[in-house]
Amino acid sequence: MEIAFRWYGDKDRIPLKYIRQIPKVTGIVSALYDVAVGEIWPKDKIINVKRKIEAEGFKFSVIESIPVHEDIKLGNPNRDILIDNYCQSIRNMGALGIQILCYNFMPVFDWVRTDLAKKYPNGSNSLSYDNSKLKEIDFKTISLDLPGWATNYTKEELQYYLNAYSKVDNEILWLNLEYFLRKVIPVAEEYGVKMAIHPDDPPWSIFGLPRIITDEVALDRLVRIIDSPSNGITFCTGSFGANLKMDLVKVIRKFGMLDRIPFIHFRNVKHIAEKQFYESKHPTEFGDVNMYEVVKTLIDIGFDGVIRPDHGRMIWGETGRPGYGLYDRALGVMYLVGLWEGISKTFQSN
Ligand code: DNO
Repeated sequence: MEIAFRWYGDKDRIPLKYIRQIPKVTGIVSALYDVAVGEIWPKDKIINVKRKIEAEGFKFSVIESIPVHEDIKLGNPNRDILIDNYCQSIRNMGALGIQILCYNFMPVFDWVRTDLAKKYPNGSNSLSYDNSKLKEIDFKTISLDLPGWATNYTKEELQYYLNAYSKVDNEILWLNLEYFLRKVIPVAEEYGVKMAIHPDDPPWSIFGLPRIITDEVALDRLVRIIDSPSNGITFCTGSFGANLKMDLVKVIRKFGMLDRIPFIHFRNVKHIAEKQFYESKHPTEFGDVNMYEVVKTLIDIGFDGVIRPDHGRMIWGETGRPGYGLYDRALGVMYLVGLWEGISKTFQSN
């Protein structure tokens, strides 16, 4: 297992030299943030980021993400050109030895929360979600600068895509994903890259848009499309943890043993009601995800991929990119390290 930390490049308020001070973190998860969606990621730009990461003693372990253009998800006629570009980006990263690519296939929006700073009595805050609040969001007036949202779209473009998806149901979206994977996975295989799809977050339809990577049945279907370790999953315990019907530990064991989980996002969530949750402190007792069992299972199946703490709370007065402060994510790393040492030593001595 390799522990990694997400770094948003030079504009990240948390420099690599701070990340260096967190024990056991050896990998960096990053991306290019100045390439338009759909364009090829140039090799020299990737090299540039890789050099900075390596100069601080880290490995550039994962690219998260190369965004998939909406026209690919919609199955529009120009998708072949865009998929060719995507393939070239995979070649470029693979040739540089970056072996894991996290991506998602969520229409229009990436992850969505309805409150970016839910406050707690102890002075901390974190991201939270309440499905009933979605209807209060008006796309004509909303600011489009929420993290993970389609910040690159103008309001007109956003409306265009929202309308375009009225003709795309879950089944069509699956077929479009299949089309994409049949073209990119052979390239990923050739260049030693493992593609790892991120689950939809939250794992259900929002704003009437189709969403498909939501549960175990979906993952079964995904891995069957192409039987290859390059066609894998980013197992996000927080995203799947929002689906109370999913037995996370069972599913991790199943797909981990199939060698389909190259990358893990480690995070806990706590439900208030159905489709209403907040991102809790990492340890098991504070949320609905059994983090202890997750780690125990990973050790048991000999997980040798990359794991990163996912969103943390904002604590000790820290401000910044919601979910991506330094302090609580560092606490998440230490919790993971503690579980790992405790569980693996206990297993070894029995
Ligand atoms: C949120 C992240 C997601 C993830 C993408 C992967 O914090 O987990 O934005 O990076 O869905 O494509």
